[in-house]
Formats: sequence, structure tokens, C-alpha cells
Amino acid sequence: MSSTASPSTAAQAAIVLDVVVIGAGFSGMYALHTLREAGLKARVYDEAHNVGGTWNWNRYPGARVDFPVAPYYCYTFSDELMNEFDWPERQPDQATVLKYLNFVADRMDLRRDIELGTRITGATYDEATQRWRVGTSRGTRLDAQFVVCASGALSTANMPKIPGIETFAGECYHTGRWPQDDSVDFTGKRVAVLGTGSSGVQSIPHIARQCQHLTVLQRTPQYTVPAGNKPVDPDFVANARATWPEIKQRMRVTPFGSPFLASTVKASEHTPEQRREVYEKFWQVGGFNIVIDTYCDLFTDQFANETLAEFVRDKIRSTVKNPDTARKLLPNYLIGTKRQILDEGYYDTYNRDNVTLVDLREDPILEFYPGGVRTKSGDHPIDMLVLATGFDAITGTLQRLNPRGRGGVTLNECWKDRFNSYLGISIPRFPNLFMIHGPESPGVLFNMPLGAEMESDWIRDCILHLRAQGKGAIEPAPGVDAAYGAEVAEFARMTLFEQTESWYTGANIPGKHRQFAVHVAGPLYFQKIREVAAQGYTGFVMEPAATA
Ligand code: N01
Repeated sequence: MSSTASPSTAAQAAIVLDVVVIGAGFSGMYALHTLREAGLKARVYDEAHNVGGTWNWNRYPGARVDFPVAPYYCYTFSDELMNEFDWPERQPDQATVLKYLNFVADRMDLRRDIELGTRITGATYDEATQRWRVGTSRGTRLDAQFVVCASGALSTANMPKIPGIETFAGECYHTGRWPQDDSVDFTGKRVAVLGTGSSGVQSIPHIARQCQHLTVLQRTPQYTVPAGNKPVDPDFVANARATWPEIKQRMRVTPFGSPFLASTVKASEHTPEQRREVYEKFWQVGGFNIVIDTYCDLFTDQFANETLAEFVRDKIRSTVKNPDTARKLLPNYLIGTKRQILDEGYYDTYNRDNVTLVDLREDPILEFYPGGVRTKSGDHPIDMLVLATGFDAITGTLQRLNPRGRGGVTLNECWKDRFNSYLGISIPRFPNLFMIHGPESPGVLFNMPLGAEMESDWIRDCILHLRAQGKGAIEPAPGVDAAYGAEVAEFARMTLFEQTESWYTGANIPGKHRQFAVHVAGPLYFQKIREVAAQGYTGFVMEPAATA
């Protein structure tokens, strides 16, 4: 049956596919491309009405790439894409990234196999046929041998449960579910922003410039560094295009998947004066250079980390004129262990007359009421509430889908105590189901488009191998997930990341168990999955194909 069966026929018969891909963001679009090129019948489903995934939803003002510098946050598989799309700025804004993804969808002719406005509502594995039965919000039924979850590590919004929030009568928007029609207007309004992660920090300067009054509701202060955004130098682009093969290779073997070779100097090798000079130089340059080009032990050594943390605190003290506001903005945890943020004048925004900072640690929210928010110190009347409260990250979207695997077991049952996986790609008892940027993959700590390409290629090769062997199903062997999880945890223990409460550890979601579910050594991870494939998919069991 054709994968483009009409809705009326589809209501009666399942659409038969090789692969259902969930999500039309960077990962799902590339997965579609590479699976299709390999001759597989694949189709992408996404509840949004546009391609782009997170770049479609996060339209809040100020949203920009926070990866080191255009043109490296992009697909690498096609030189045409690299040569034909011009990135105007060093930190491209959301609209530019979305334009790029639409350009790719057209250039690679992806749209004919992408169904938008269609949410995947459930997926159940049928052991007898070794196939997945998948339902959609349109009532269509899909019958596929494989499911690829490209549903995003940062796609399920964290909606805070605060007394009275549902009674607030003004406009209310979550940054990760921003209206798709540019209808939000801050002019003349009293706005509150709840949350000061990347989304809050990026949007606050923009909102402050447009609204009548901005109240920032801050639970944890953030270290943020200037983005240093500027137009991309044409010579830089010409050079990047000319040396693209070497750059691509370097990104695969460099921490975080960036093309820049990190510093090899330890912070302790420099005097305090030298360190200040080094940090100041890269503060002026802007971007992630301040953590990449300065010292190699910032994320592994507490002393080194504190030298940069104190440098940023000094910047806060010298930028923010009101000493009490400056005090409230001073973070006191390990810098970089919550996702490092790049900003456009964030701290300086607190020098504006129309901005108030409420430190929720000393002045907690008591409740929302129809006209505003009440904290311990009193009422803050507002017309609009912006929830910059982040995401149920890495696992939240998969848990919401909650597929049923072997024996009808649900993913939430399997993940009750631990987000276990094998290679961050597969889950025991869920044969023929693959994840891109799943828990225990490098995902959010690596160049995500590049990581998605490498994981998708691995999945494609695995499917082709399975079929070439006459097998019908593949899943992790008993116990390999525990050994792999221990390996991921061992890498994490070499860093400081686990020591801070963050969305990396699940600490931002009440009731979610704590697990630092990211493989911090991206290049070693990709080497490992390549070796597993080269050795015939060690750690997996394959079942002979069921007879039709
Ligand atoms: O979310 P966050 P985000 N009461 O979880 C606060 C990526 N991203 O959307 O720190 C009061 O970082 C919470 O407080 P605390 C990027 O990787 C990329 O900003 O938990 N406050 C925190 O301040 C980023 O890291 C781009 O104490 C509550 C904030 O809300 C990731 O997405 C742009 C609360 C949430 O910060 C997530 O960033 C944007 C409550 N009940 C995001 N609940 C790019 O540029 C939460 N908070 C590509």
C-alpha cells in the first residue's frame, strides 16, 4: 500500500511502512532522508503544522542558536546545503534556523513523506509480526517494522504547578510553545517572566524593551556570558566552505562536536592576573569561547570552575547598578553545570527603570490570582505571564508517548527507577524501536544536528544489517543496559555536571528521578557505536524474521 493513502482508505486499513519517524525537527528530517536513500519506506509524523521541531515551537523573542558559531550548527551530509544556504549571523536567530530547515525540506524533497498536524498517540509492539502498530491523532493506523523516535530532547514543556496559576486571567505563553502567528504584543503591558534559564535570559532583554513593566520571577540566578553575536564575515564563510571536509572531520572528534580545538592549559597554570586577562579577552569576543578557549579543566576541577564563576560574578557586580539587585543575581553553584547561557545584554537589563527582579528564594510565590502574582512581599499586578520554565527534558516526550513493548510492558514501567538504554539508542524489551538523542546518548551536550546525523546513519545501517541477515527484530541483550549505564555514569563522574540540580539530572521536574542521563564524552560514544556495528552489533540479540 502506498504510504500516501487517502484519509478515507486509511481509516479502514493501516498504512504499511518500513519505518515510522516521530518528529520533523533536525533529527527526524535527516532520519527520513537517510532511510529513504537506503530504499526504506519511511514517513515522518509531527503534531506541528511546520517542519522544524524545537525551532518551530520556540518563537519567543530573542531565541537564538547557543552553539559555537554559524555555520557549524547545521547538517553536514550535503555540501550543496552548506554552499547554498547563507547564515547571516554568528548566532542565528530562530527565524533563520527555521528558514534553513524549510530550505532543507524543499531541497531534499522531504515534504512528500512528512505528515504535519499529526501527533503519534500510541505505539504497541506486536511480537508475532515483529511490527509496531502506531496510532495518530487523525485516527489513522500505521503498521511499521521500525519506529524511530526523533521527538526531541527539549520538546515537552514544563508547566509549573503553582497555586492559582489556572485562575490567572491575562495572556499566558510558554516559551517552548510560543504562538505560531507573531501575535504576541508586549506594548503597554505589565509582563512577568517566570524562569531564568536560556529561554528566560534570551527573551528578557527583548521583552523589557517593548513592555510597560517587566517583573522577573527568578528561582535560581544564572551565569550568562555575552553571545558576541555579529554578522558572519564573508571571508570566514568562504574559508569554512573551502575547508568543509576537514571541519566536518574535526567536529566528529572534538568535545561537544564543535570545530574548535579546546585549550590544553589548566587554570592553575596561570596566576590570578593572567586568568583575569584571559577571561576578559574571551568575554569581549563573546560566545562559548570563554569555556572552550580558556582552560581545559573548567568542567572537571572545582578550583578551575570557581575562577571563571567568580569572574562572571564580578561582571554582574560591575554591570548591575543597584547593589541589592546585583546580589540577587549572583549564582553560587558550579558554572556551566546548568546549561551555559549566551545573552544579549541580560544583566544590563536590570538597570532599566521598568524592570523589577523578584528573588523567589527570599520572596516566594504564594499564588497567582486573576490580575497577577502574589509573593510573600505583596502583589504584582500583571497583564501577561511568560512561562520560561523549560522542559521535561530528554525523556519527557518519550514518556508521554509511553509505547508498549514486549509482553505489553509500557515504557513508563521500564523507566520507573532508571532511564535505561543501550547506547542511548535502544531500550530492552522494545525491539525495533530506536531513539535519536535519547537518554544516555551525548544528545544535548553535543552538536545536535551532527549527532542526529551520526545516530540516524547508525540506525539505518542496523536496519539494513538486520534485513541482510534475514532477521526480523533486534533489541538489547539482557544486562547490557546496566553495563552501558555504568559506563555513562563513570564518564559523568569525571566531570562536575552531576553536582548541580538541573534539567540534565531531571531535578527541574517534581517527582522525576535523578539521573544524569547524558553521555559526556561525545566522540568516544560515537566511536563506540561504530565499533558495536563493525563487530556485528555486539550487545544486541536478533530474532529470525517471522514468516508472513
Ligand atoms: O529551561 P531551563 P529553558 N517556579 O530549565 C525555572 C535549550 N534552549 O527553556 O533553575 C519557579 O533551563 C527554573 O528555575 P531553577 C537549552 O539547552 C536552547 O530556559 O530550576 N521557577 C529555571 O530558571 C536550555 O538549557 C536555546 O531553579 C521555575 C527556568 O524556569 C534548555 O533548552 C534557547 C519553576 C527553566 O530553565 C532549556 O532552557 C532556549 C517553578 N515552578 C532553550 N519551574 C537555544 O538558544 C522552572 N523554573 C538553542
